[in-house]
Amino acid sequence: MSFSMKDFSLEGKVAWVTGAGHGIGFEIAKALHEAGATIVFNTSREESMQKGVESYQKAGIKAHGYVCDVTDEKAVKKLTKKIEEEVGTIDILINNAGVIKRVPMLEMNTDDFRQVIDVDLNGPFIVSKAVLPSMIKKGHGKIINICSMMSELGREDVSAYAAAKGGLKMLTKNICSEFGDANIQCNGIGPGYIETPQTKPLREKQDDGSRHPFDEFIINRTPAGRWGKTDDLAGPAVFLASDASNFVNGHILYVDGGLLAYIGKQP
Ligand code: NAP
Ligand code: GCO
Repeated sequence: MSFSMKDFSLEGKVAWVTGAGHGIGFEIAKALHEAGATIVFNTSREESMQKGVESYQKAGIKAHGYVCDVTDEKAVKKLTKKIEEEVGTIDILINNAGVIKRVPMLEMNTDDFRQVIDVDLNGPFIVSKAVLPSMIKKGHGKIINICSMMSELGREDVSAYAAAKGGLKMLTKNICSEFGDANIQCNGIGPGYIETPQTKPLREKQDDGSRHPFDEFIINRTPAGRWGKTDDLAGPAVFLASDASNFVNGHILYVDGGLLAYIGKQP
């Protein structure tokens, strides 16, 4: 069948975006809604869920918000069943919920390391595992894992985060390998440095009003010469969630203003 713009439509699909009360997840959810999908999201805290629902309402979107910690397998299974009853089975899952701890490795305690791995790697495993049976039954499904520059690169104080996001890249390829023949596509989006609360500490102005050295570093390291905005991720997410990408599987789409292609500004 020849290509049609309808291939990008998500009309009639149910999309679950984890951790989407604000930030990258919220923007991706808004884009999926714009393309026609019904939006389901969860956060780990009641307060962020309520705030999220209000933000969607302000944007004219009726999103189904739930409180559920993605590391709690029992709770995730229970919520999946509830969503299936209240909204419908999931066509599109975006594993977006994530945390970061910026601590030099020798100062990082093992519990904190484990917690980052738990949310950023075990979480996507748990939620994917919960939605896959219905996707297999329906004969189609899209899973998009939100990876990172740290799926490819290391840096001084993000050992747990890099380990988790590197693992998430490989979980993506493995889900593709295991379920490709069930017409399920699992891809990743690797955002570059994006302006969200997660990266706020890296952009805070110095006492003398000058830019944070890390802010300068990122601008110089990114060919686009700027931080990413959350809406830079909208088009790539719709593409990977839609039928337009049905033969794209196990791929990580880096949306980074060219950062990974660049050695950095010449001295
Ligand atoms: P953010 O502003 O910190 O938002 C993270 C969201 O995840 C929050 O809504 C939070 O909700 C939720 N969350 C955290 N732990 C959870 C858990 N255990 N169960 C359920 N929800 C949980 O982050 P962001 O910057 O938008 O990033 C979103 C994703 O993109 C993350 O995976 C992050 O690693 C990744 N990423 C970010 C950047 C960037 O530059 N910002 C770049 C690359 C990748 P609660 O407050 O309720 O916990
Ligand atoms: C950091 C950053 C990141 C980004 C992102 C890059 O401290 O280096 O927070 O790791 O948020 O994941 O893609």
